[in-house]
Amino acid sequence: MHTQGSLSHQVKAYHNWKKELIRQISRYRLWLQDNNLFTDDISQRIRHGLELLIEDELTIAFVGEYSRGKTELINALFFAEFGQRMLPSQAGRTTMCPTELFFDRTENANYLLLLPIETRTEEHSLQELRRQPARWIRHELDQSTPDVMREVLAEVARVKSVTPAEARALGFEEGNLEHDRENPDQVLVPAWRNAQISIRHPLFERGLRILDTPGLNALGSEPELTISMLPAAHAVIFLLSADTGVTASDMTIWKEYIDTRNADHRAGRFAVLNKIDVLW
Ligand SMILES: Nc1nc2c(ncn2[C@@H]2O[C@H](COP(=O)(O)OP(=O)(O)OP(=O)(O)O)[C@@H](O)[C@H]2O)c(=O)[nH]1
Ligand SMILES: [Mg+2]
Repeated sequence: MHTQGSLSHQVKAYHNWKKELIRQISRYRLWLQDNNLFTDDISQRIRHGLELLIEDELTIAFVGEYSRGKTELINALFFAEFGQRMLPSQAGRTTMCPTELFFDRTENANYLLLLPIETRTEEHSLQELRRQPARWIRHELDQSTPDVMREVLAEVARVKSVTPAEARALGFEEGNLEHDRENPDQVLVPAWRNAQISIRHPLFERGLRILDTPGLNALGSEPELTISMLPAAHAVIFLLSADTGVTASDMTIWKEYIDTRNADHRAGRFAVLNKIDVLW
């Protein structure tokens, strides 16, 4: 657990800062009321401000080419106590869709929500679809049975075999996809467009949200990741790996997805060199 000591400390500080600000705003509201300065307009603004603070989260995105170890790092940071890889991580392309980890304080429950890739052919944005629970496939997650939880979470890496025409209709470029070995005329696309994982974890309970992303090929095919999800992250961890060095596709990710005009330049951007054990 000591690996997340400093992160834990900072998330706690952020949580306490929010709590103190909420307390001060509530005191200000009382003061306004006592002095007959409280109007409907002010009441509404204060309520809106408090709602924003209560819902506010701190998002850290993990971005990089496939197999740099993004998911493995998330497993090590947040799921070490389970003694096994909770999120699927292996050689080759593994994470297939943007995957968000957080704790749903409103519902106070652990779950995995998966949005079928077919929703890409519709007009609805991810933002809109988040407000339509019926469109997502839901699995419950039981933290007391890590083996079962791990099997359920393996779903995140699921691919499906489709014809190249179907893949194009879903917004994928055929050249970026792997062919289905069992059916060479078909290609493999992610089965899901987005995964939402609510897990009771001390840091997630305090408002930390993690965004795990796929490597370049799948990264580019989800426009909302580039337009809204990554620019909205408070910090981006850009993973490089010592076994490959800095490749052309690592640089493409940096230029096209991290160092962009959309990016909020106040956000922290950190390049991390992973797999340094291969140097020994
Ligand atoms: N030697 C070594 N292997 C590592 C390290 N970190 C991750 N790996 C391995 O690298 C492989 C890829 O790791 P993942 O976590 O799946 O990589 P990813 O960046 O999430 O890849 P995608 O999900 O495909 O985008 C796995 O077999 C990991 O076990 C490390 O520090 N050292
Ligand atoms: Mg991964």
